[in-house]
Amino acid sequence: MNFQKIAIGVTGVALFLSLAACAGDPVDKETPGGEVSTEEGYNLVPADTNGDGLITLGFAQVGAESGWRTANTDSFKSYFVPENGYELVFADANQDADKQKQDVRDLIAQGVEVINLAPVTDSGWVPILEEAKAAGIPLIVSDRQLMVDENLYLTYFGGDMEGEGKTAVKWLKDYIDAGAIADDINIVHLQGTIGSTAQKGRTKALDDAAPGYSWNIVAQQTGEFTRAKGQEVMESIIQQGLDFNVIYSENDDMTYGAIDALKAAGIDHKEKIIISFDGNKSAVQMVVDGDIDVIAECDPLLGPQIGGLIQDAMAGKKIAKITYSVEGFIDSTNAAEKLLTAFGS
Ligand code: GYE
Repeated sequence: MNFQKIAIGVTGVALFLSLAACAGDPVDKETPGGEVSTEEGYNLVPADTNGDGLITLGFAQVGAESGWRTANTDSFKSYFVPENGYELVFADANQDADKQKQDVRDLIAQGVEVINLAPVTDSGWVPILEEAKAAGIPLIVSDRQLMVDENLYLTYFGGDMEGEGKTAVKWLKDYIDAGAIADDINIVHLQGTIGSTAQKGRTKALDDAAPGYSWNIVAQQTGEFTRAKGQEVMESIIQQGLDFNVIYSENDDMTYGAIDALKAAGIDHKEKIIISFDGNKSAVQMVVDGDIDVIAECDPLLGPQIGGLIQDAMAGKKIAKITYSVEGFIDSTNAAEKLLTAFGS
């Protein structure tokens, strides 16, 4: 994703110095837990600052809106346990971006030793990240990215959302080119939570590609990543009598909801090209059964992978500023095999 770097609250020379120093630089291992440098790149590393033998990780989670989210939460809850050297403090924002900012402030006030933030939306974070940094608490961004300067967080680990969108778009282009659809392409686009990078990246890929291929987007509306909203939006599209042959749904849960609505209206969903995102086990089964045509994968099992990054940082190893999950797509050619390792239920 090509986010422009922005630095807010830093003036003239300091801004110049921070941008100059932090371009892709590794973590400075010299100052574990507590010390802050405003002129150089980010130099906080997780440490057992209270000496209780465990690293306390505060997890500011988005909510519980989807199967992906449940799998993501489970992954953290099962990895960040005392047997692995951690204590987990879990904060559920219930998809509320304002509440989540307060959640992070509470984690800072509690003095957790590292924060893992999965941001609901990507704006308004600079002051809070500055507060975490000033408190000497290393902050990891996972799952969804932030449009902030690199010297405000330790590392990002998660999906390349625009990359996933491009995967889905390319699949559709190839499918059309292979002669699978001869008609005009009329797309219903169900978007995720507006302002989340998961929505912005997946939407951008489609918005960028559609005009060049003369694809029509006949509806574009948020279903907030939930099954119920996905169903509601599709019901209203059906009521409006819109003509469409493709559904581009930014997660599996909205896809389930959209299919529920089509079935209830007596419309054969198998006649639509259905494009989804994530790769929950039941969605992969639906690809096997021909209910969904393709899923652009997104990996929720981030707990152990972030644990690995923390261990590396604590051992003084260089860790990348941004690490994207390995993701592909699931269609009829590989769904049976993918089903064996699919996450969730
Ligand atoms: O695709 C969706 C969830 O941020 C990648 O959030 C995540 C998205 C995921 O609600 O199912």
